[in-house]
Amino acid sequence: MLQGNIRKWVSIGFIILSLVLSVYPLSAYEKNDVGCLPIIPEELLDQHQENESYDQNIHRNVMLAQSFIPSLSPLTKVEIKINKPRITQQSLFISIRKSINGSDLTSNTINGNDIPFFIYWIECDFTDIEVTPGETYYIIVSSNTPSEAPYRWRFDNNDDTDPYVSGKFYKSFDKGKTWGSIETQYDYADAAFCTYSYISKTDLVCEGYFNWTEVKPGQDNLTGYFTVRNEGTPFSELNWEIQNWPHWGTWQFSKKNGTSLKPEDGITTVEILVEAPHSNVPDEYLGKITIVNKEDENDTAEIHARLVTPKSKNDKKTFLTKFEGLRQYYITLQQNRFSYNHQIPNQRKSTMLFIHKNLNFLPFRTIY
Ligand SMILES: [Ca+2]
Ligand SMILES: [Ca+2]
Ligand SMILES: [Ca+2]
Repeated sequence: MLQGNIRKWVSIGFIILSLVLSVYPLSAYEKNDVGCLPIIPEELLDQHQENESYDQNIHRNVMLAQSFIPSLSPLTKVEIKINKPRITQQSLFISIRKSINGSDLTSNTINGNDIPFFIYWIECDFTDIEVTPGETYYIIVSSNTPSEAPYRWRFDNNDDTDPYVSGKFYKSFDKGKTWGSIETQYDYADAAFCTYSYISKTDLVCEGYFNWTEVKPGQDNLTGYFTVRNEGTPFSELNWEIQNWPHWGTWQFSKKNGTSLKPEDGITTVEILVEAPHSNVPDEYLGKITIVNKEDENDTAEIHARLVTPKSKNDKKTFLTKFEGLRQYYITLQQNRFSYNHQIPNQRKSTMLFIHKNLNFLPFRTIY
């Protein structure tokens, strides 16, 4: 009786487990497979000035800024070295601008409770932005903290050498309306800061397939398209070109190359127009279009094409002609056998050569 009950509960358990698995199939876990996630490139330190012997206050009446020239794009985050000498819960607001009076390209707010007392590097990881290497940008830092409990941006001051030659330290007393440079021609000053980026990578991806059937020889209105996109890192710029295409038929492309295609641009479409081969012999033509990433010869894509010219009335005529040839061949063969039996070998040999020349499509076996 007890064993019967155990068996019953084990059966019910299996049924419940089966139902659960049918609702939540094991494949659902594949979504969490690390291999499916996009590859995030390793962050690299780009611009930096890490020396610091002095403080500049930041509070509700004073904003600070440091200009810099990135060598890489995108800009992923910055770090600034901050001294917090007194208790403040007020946040620190950090943004990036192209112009010191312009709008913020990206920004982040650091909660006052997350900023430790005294001197520390504060990380500001904002939404990555595209920047133009070689052009000037600004790190803008502000806070609503009262002047009695300021934050202080650490900086380096030197009258001989410029701590950071590609930028300057600025201050504003009117909430950013006007700015004055702390660094002067003979009194260099630069805040302690670091900017980060990564090495951009392009990835060519093309999609499409052509399959034209029932095509007449020389048919000149076969159309289709394929797509090109860049699945590389954000803001990366792909330069691509069509390297080769099938040797049969005549191919025209709406474009044969493209430049600066970013992942953010989505797909670009290449339209094609093909004129079929003119041969009357029914055939299946196979081939492919090869597209290459111009900066990475190992990054290529292929679009496969198939074209079929079926049997036509002309083919039937050709077939009948060949059939007639075959019939003649067997008649001649019979005559040869007759000649051989009557010992006229020279005539047989010359007739056989004649057949061989005119019926080269036949499986031929010379008889001596
Ligand atoms: Ca970021
Ligand atoms: Ca400087
Ligand atoms: Ca690729």
